[in-house]
Amino acid sequence: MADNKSKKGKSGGNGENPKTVYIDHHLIDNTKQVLTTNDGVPLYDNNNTLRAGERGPSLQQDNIYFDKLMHFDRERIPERVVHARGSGAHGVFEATEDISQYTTAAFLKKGTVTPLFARFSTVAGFKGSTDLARDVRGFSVKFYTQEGNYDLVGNNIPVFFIQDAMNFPDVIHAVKPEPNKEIPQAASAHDTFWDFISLMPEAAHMTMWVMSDRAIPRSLRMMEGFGVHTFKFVNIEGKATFVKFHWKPRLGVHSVAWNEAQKISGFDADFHRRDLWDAIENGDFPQWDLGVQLIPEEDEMKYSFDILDPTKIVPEELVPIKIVGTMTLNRNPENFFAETEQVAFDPGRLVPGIDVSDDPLLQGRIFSYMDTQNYRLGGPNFHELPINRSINGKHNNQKDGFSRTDILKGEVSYFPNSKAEGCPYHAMLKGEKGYESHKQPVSGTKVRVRSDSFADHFTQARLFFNSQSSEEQDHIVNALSFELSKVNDVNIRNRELAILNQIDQNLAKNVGVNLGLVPLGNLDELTLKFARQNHPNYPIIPKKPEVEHSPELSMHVKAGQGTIKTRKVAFLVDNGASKASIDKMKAALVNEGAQAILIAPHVGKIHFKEGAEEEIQHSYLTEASVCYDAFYTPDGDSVKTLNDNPDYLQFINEGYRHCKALAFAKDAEGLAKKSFVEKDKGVIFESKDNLVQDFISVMKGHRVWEREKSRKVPS
Ligand code: HDD
Repeated sequence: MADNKSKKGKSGGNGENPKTVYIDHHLIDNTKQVLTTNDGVPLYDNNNTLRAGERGPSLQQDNIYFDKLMHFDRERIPERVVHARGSGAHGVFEATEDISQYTTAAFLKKGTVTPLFARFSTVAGFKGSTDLARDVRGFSVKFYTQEGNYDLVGNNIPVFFIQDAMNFPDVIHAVKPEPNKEIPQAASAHDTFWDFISLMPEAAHMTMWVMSDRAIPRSLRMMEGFGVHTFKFVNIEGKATFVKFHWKPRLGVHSVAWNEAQKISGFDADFHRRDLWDAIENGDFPQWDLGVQLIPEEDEMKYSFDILDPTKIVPEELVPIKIVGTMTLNRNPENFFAETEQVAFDPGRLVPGIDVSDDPLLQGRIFSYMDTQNYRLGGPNFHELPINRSINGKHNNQKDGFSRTDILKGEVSYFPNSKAEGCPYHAMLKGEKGYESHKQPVSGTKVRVRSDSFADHFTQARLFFNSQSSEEQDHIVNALSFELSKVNDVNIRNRELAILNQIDQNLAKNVGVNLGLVPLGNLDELTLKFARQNHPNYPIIPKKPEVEHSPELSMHVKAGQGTIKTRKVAFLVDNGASKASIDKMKAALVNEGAQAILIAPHVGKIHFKEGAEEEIQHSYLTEASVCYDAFYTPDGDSVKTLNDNPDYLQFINEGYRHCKALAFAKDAEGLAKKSFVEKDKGVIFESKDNLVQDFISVMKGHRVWEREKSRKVPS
């Protein structure tokens, strides 16, 4: 493990981070301290209960034992009902653009540096489930601004399954393990999920994203984040502008293959958590640029889709993204429970200059988060926990409740008052600015209905599918085939195929082949029946979309844009490997920011051809090919033993199958022949190619997807 660089609480060169300074004040350091009870009484013996005689029964007066066990028995709190599995880190946001004409938000003022805490999560799995489930990833950021906390609680997918919060418990019940048998864990590939989805055509767009490789990220550091809903910026004149938020990772957007995801879940269920932690410990601080799409209020009804509908994106080609700042994660939590588990997000936590729109999903979320934190964190004082507390203090007349820690001075806890000179005072009474809701005219009849402007469910699902590369489209077909094959009820399979047929006939046909079914031409009667509850005239003829192909929706690396920063390259070695051959490659990779990790048949020392030796931390016993990005086999006598090493062959066969770059120094080229590896542009031979440069350039492209077509490796 690298030394703990992140603990210094670096703030990107902008001075001390007030949030981490505050957190540090709450740290308990046990170094050189005597063990005490919870009341600070030093203990002479913490091994033995008090008992009557050496072999006698324990005594009820053993308050020291009770103190210890009473606390232990209460260690668990309810896990989050969704997004239970997550990983978090501290960081800072630096605003880089002047957008004061749109918003008064102080943390977005150019040059402002704001501390923050980010948490990434899967949705469906329990707290201890695998990181590599096919799932949406939560992308939550709590900004500790000078005007109070602002929470941007988004996902790595820009749309949602449902349009109205009333259906949220239903979609979650459908995806979670089935209630009778509590199977499957962290997986959507089961009857209840697809039963629900196939009855909800509004889920079609999000389904395409979740079946794409976006749902199996290579790293939390390599995924986009989206605010999903349309929000509002409000400027000094009180004028609103609709805004959509985007996080763009500096390392690019990358995923693993489904076959890898399944194997990583076995080899390292903490793969993403470990990756985030290690990157921060190594000083490779992950960064995202924050982008905004701005839509004037007057343009609310301008588009072929409704900007209040959370199942729709605003294509970047229609409204470009403006980058307004950068987030850097630079410090790991000191304590998982105190920080990552107890952090309480809420999309209703807004700061002056930002407001919600009337998106019915967003409106519904505003109740649910506050409610869940009250339950999960045991009462209304959760904002006093160090991780949740704002950096500018809180002053109001709320008091008491479970676990209150603030000690309010004086006799006054009401407003208006004269006894405390009217304090804490309302900002307006002193002519100061505070949070003001956007003055939006509202009128309407009280109804429970869905607007027909929300009724086009397939145009953007088609836009997403059509904007994918052919390999990405294949992956969607494979994912849908996998998931629907795991569904037992053939009616559900048919119903979903009918939905896919509305998106793209070839997509439906290809999935149908894998299911032994021919897609229905029209939506299933039951699907129509439910859709007509919301839209009596369903299906409604959609408007012509402004954008029919959006290259930004594909994850494929654009020419000249890739980076190999922080990528893990496995150097496959044994005794007798050439240190010169290792060092040459290692220097070039490290220069590009990648990591070179030596893997040998055993941990401990290996001896190089040149005589030197090195301590190896990783062996074929502990490591798996799926956890690495690329492979290099150096020169040396090691080639002879690796030739007969099935674990080595498994490494390169799997790497080849997963379309990764494999480089072989001259002596090692013969090893490729022993395996299923066939020469292509991603298999680099020192004798035929420019070993180092070609290896780096293939890695920059992430994968050699063309290789996937000829699937010869059985691994
Ligand atoms: Fe939610 C957690 C994101 C719809 C109710 N949600 C939660 C988290 C994320 C999201 C990232 C984890 C926060 C953390 O790290 O602690 N949720 C979304 C997005 C949605 C969405 C992007 C749609 C665009 N959620 C949604 C709806 C409801 C909820 C419609 C209820 C009406 N979500 C919750 C919750 C959770 C939650 C039950 C569980 C734990 C928590 O809030 O703190 O309140």
